[in-house]
Amino acid sequence: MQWQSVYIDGNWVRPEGEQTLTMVAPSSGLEIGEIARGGAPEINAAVLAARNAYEGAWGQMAAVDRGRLLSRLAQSILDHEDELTELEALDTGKPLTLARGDVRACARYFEFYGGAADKMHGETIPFLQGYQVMILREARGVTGHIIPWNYPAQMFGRALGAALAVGNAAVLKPAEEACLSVLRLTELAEEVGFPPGAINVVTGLGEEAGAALSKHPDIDLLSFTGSPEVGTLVQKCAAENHVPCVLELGGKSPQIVFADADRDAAIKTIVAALVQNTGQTCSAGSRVLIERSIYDEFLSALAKQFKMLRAGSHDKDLNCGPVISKVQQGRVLGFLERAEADGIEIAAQGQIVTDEASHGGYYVPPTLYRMVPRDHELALEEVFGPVLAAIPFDDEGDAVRLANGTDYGLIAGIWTESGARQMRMAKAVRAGQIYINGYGAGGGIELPFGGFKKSGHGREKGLEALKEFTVSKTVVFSHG
Ligand code: TXE
Repeated sequence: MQWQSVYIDGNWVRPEGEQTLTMVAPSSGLEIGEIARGGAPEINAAVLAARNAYEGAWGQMAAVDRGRLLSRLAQSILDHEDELTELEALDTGKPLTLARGDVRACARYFEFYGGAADKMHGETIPFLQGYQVMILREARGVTGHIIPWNYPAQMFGRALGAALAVGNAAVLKPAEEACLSVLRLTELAEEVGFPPGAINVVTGLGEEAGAALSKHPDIDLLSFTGSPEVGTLVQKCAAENHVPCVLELGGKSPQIVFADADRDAAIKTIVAALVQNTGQTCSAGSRVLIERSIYDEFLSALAKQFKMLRAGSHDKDLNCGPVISKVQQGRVLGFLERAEADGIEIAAQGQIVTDEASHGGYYVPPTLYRMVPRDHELALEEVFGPVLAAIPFDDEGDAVRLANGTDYGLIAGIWTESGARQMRMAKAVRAGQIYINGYGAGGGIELPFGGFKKSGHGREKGLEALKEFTVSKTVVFSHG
């Protein structure tokens, strides 16, 4: 697969120097193609194209017509579902069923935001006698989006759906580890007729194309999803230019199980919410906090499920695929090695199932740890792999302290049949999404999503995202 061009101002162009990056399939470790290595010159051209589009044809387009374009793209994605699914699975290593779900979710983003494009209303405010006040909601202008490799197709929909619906022109920098579906989706967007410059996509390295986008002075809003370290860097660069940022930086989300919980339902969901995408999900429920009175019993039932997990090539469609890269495999295995050295006991481990074709893939075993000390890195740090830390708690107050006791606050699952406790916990736990007797793993295009603390700030998804991607303007009429 050869994608040696970036997409700027409605044209596919080779970057200066015509450099490329090699793409590797995580399931096999084999090369599958090349992408363009864009950098500062391409980002500069893309931002200029977006600015011109925003001030030109795209900015002048009626909301209803923008919405129609988004809806047309949604349909085109569904028409190409099989092809996009295979591309996404090959490029990211994720099992085919999950990749298909991601492609459908991408279409759903454009469907949702297509319908919302002409429903972003302003307000009026009662003011002094002789005045009429209107609050207009206007597009920010040019939005920059830096997205990660764990859900490329979904992130394309999440970022561009909301930004374009309200009339921004966008520059997107996908992750160098996985972006083939993004490039194909860009072609589909071109085919359905987005005007030149409304969407610009520049592939390349984070420290080149990504850094150039973060530092660009002519961006009106930057949205970044990735690691806290790079998120901090991006925000510092943006601050130099007074550019606001939406940051989504991962989590260490708890599943909190009280003694009165429906245990079968909890176990099924807890396992699924951890291993989805091989644990490489910002909202993965990577800590299970269990009331001490049921700890042993619950953990042994959980361990039984865990032992049945299988990791293998994307086309085997098992519970887990490989992780994205050798680097990421090293990071996750590093957590396992340090846990062993620290004497943390494994409660259960799934199996890696490989054949000759997948020998070079980046697999890690799904692993459940028992009695993880509260101050251990497994209890505090994002592993971004299929690794679950089980920790007991004494009572409701202790559960809240433990749930809130990390630097993160993205989502939380609360398992109890007591209505009053459900409400108390929902209020006490500091996370952007709280699930009672369930766990969405960030799902639900309609639901606002974003974090507290190190998980980031700002909200994407749902109608809330439209607020992030617009700005209010107060107009005061004096009519005497
Ligand atoms: O992230 P990076 P990595 C977490 C997860 C994972 C860790 C590292 O814990 O183990 O981060 O993953 C671009 N200026 N998450 O190293 O580097 C990069 O090209 C501007 C959580 O892959 O943050 C890519 O497009 N941009 C997460 C994006 O940033 C830069 C998803 C993310 O890459 C840049 C992914 C720079 N200097 C990882 N350097 C989530 N919240 O879902 C890199 N990038």
